Amino acid sequence: MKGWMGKSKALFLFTMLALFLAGCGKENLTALEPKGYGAERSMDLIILTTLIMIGVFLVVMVIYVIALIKFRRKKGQEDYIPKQIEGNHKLETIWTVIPIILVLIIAVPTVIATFDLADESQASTSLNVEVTGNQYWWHFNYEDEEIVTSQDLYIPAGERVYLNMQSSDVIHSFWVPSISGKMDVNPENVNTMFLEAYEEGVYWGKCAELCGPSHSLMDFKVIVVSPEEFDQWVSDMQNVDPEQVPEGAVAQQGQALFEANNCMACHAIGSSPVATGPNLTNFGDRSTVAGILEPTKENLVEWIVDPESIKPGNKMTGAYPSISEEEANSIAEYLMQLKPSEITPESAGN
Ligand code: HEC
Ligand SMILES: [Cu+2]
Repeated sequence: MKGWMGKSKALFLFTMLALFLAGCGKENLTALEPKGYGAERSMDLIILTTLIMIGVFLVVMVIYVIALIKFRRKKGQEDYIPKQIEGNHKLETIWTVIPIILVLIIAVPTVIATFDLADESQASTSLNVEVTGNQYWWHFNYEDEEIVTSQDLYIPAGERVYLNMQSSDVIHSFWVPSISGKMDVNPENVNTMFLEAYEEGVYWGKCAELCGPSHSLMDFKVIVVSPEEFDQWVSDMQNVDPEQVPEGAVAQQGQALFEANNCMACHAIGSSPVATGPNLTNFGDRSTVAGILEPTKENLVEWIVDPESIKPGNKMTGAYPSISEEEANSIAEYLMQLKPSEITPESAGN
C-alpha cells in the first residue's frame, strides 16, 4: 500500500524546507555563523538554552507517553479515577526546584556574558569611532584619525574597536549579526559597544529599530581588513585633497554642478564637520549607493534624479531644484572618481 505521501513528494518537500531554512542564514548576515567575539558569546548562549529546552521537551514527552499508556482505562473498568496526589509535598518541591535550577544554569552564563560584552576597560587604548544614526544612513567619525565617512565602516581584524553611538533624530539600533549583538542608538545619550571581528571580509549591518518609512533600507557594511591594510586606508583617507580637479570634461562639469546645486550644504568631501548628509570622501570606493543599491553609475543617476522613489521619506528629497538625467550623469561621473584608496570592500572580499 502507498503511504500518505509518495517518497519523491516527501523528498521534494524536504529539499524545499532545507532551501527555505538555508535562506534564513545569509552568509555575513547571520548570528548562527559567528565571525566575531560578541556573536560567538551569543551563539554559546543560544546553544545552551536550546539544549536545555530540548531536554525539558524530551523529559515531558516521555512522562506524558508513559502516563498515557500506563493509566489507560482497562477493559471492563467502569468509572475509573486514578489515585489523587494533590498537595503532595515531595512532588510539589521537585517540580518547583528543577525549573529554578534550569533557569539558574541559563542565567549565570547570560549575566557573565552581558558584563563581559559591556567591558570598556580597553576603550582608551583601542580605536574609537563615533557613530551617528540618521534617518536612514550611518555616519562614522574616526576622531583621533580625523577621518569622516559613512555607510561603510572600516575596522582592522582581530582588534577591539569601540563605537560611541548616538542618534541625530529618532531611536535606531546598530546590528552586525555576524560580529556582535545589537545596541540601541538614542538621541539623548551615548551608548558604547565594541566590535571584535575575527576574519577579514564584508559584513552586513542593519538598523534593528523601526525608525520610519525607510527603516528596512537603513543598511550598512562593516569592512574588516588586516591591521596593515587598515593603516594604509587611514593614511589614504587622510591624504585626500578635497579640491582635486577630476579627470575629463564631463566629470569637471559634474563637480561644478555639485557645487552649484546646493549638494555641498549637506555633503562634505574630506574631513569636515558637515553631517546632514553622508560624507562622500571615498564615495567611489563604496559597496553601495545610499546603503542599498549596487554601486553602478545608473543607480547613482537614478538616486540623484529621484531619491524618493528609492528611499521614501529620506532627508535629501526636495533639497535642490530638479536635476536632469544628463546633469545627474555628469555629477555621477565626478562622484565615482572619488576613490582615494586601494583598500575597498571589493579588495576585502565583497
Ligand atoms: C538637505 C541635505 C542634502 C542635500 C542638499 C543633498 N543631499 Fe544627498 N543625501 C542627503 C541625505 C540625508 C542622504 C542619505 C539618504 C539616505 O540614505 O536616507 C543623501 C545621500 C546621497 C548620496 C548617497 C551617499 C552614499 O553614501 O551612498 C549621494 C550620492 C548624494 N546624496 C548626492 C547628492 C547630490 C549630487 C546632491 C546635489 C544635487 C545632494 N546629494 C544634495 C542629504 C542631502
Ligand atoms: Cu534606523
